[in-house]
Amino acid sequence: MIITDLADEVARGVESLGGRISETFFEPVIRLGVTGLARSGKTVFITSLVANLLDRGRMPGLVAAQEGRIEAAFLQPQPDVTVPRFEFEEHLAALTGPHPHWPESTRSISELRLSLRVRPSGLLAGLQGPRTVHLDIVDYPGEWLLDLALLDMSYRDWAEDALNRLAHRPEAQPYLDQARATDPDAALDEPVAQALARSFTAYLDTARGSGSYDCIPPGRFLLPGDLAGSPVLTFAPIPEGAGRRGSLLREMERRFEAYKAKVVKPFFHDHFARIDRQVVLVDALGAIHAGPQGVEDLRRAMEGILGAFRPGRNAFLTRLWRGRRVDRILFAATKADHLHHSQHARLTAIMEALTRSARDRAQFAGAETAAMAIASLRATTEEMREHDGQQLPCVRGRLLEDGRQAAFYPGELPEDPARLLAPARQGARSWLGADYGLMRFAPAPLALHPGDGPPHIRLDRAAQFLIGDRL
Ligand SMILES: Nc1nc2c(ncn2[C@@H]2O[C@H](COP(=O)(O)OP(=O)(O)OP(=O)(O)O)[C@@H](O)[C@H]2O)c(=O)[nH]1
Ligand SMILES: [Mg+2]
Repeated sequence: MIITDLADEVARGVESLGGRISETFFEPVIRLGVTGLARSGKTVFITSLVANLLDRGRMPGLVAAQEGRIEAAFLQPQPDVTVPRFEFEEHLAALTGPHPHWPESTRSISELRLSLRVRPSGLLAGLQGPRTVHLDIVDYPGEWLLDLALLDMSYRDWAEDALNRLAHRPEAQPYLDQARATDPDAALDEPVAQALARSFTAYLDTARGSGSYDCIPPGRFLLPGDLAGSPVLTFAPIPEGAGRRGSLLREMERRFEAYKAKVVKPFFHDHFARIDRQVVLVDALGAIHAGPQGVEDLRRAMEGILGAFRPGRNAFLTRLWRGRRVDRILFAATKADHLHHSQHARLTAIMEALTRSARDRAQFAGAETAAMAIASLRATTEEMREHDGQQLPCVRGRLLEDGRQAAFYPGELPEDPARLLAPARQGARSWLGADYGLMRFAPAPLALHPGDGPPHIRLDRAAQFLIGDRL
């Protein structure tokens, strides 16, 4: 066992070293990870970022574009031949076609290579010709990062924690009843194990679908791909027992350990450890709308995600990073076009406070982090509307459900983020004296000028933070 592990590690080390050497000697590669919980806006972000890097008319905040040093941008075949390609053309057609609509939910890993031909700046400008920088963008679910916590847990720790968290969720009642009625010491009966796993997975799916921000691992249960139905995904939390040989509990333990070894670790080895820069997309407005519990769950998820970027956190991570690390992480609140610009600074302040608190709790000392409020694809326009003799800053757009045009005032975010974060931490049930609405808008039909990408908010600044220094 140990010998195969070692041999594996060595082979992998040599391979990745080989990859890195050829890349550093010839053309620099930036591997940009894009993650976030389900529906946080990953697909729209990548599509709009790539479209706006291909046509840079709306990217003044990206210094190399502003200085006119990006001579060309083009898509190329990606280096990893076994990872699905990010379906850029389909997603762009959905967003910018004659009947614009949001792209389908993806939730799997995918990759795209965009290459930029860039003239050097400063002293080197006259001496060197343009060079090619490859940007490899990797889209993967944030839930997979949260699985890292499982590596430090035994099955019994995890099951206890999961059952406790489920106890606070009314929708989890059917699963809890089933788990409590199960005898952990009974001999393993495969249909029983499968029924438990099915019911547990159904709860996780409903929780995601109903916009809960409480992510109970394992993350791969939400996106089984070709592992669906296999034993590594056929376990569920059940109560404590003696754990005798051949019992249901013992088998659950075995599958949990297999999940860590065969699903979690390979993802970290093969994908995560190769990332240079990371953006974490956060649906902060959705969480605020969901209430204090939503904000607290979101903060916990951010803490878990940040923890994955802390190399010293455990032996596995230390070995994985081997002296390398991600040096910049951006936490971006997406969908800021739901707010009038007069409120953007407040949304940014809330993101900064959430990031700071997640940093402190994750005892994070490492990469440079930043927080921003962005919209990858702006679906609204702004207007002032009079209501009860007061001027309200609104946004206007086409409603997703019926296509009507409507103006919308989402409520006033507090100037001091603590007004949201404190009640969230203290377990308040609702926001006192405040109400934050949320409305879903469809993407607006666009008439793009040549050279312009799709409209956005601060996507150029996000790009500058993530890759600007390397161009
Ligand atoms: N108004 C607005 N809505 C957005 C924006 N980006 C994303 N959305 C909304 O958020 C939804 C999810 O966006 P996706 O990009 O598909 O999110 P994802 O993280 O890829 O989702 P999964 O693939 O399901 O994990 C979209 O269907 C839109 O309704 C934006 O910039 N503005
Ligand atoms: Mg997606």
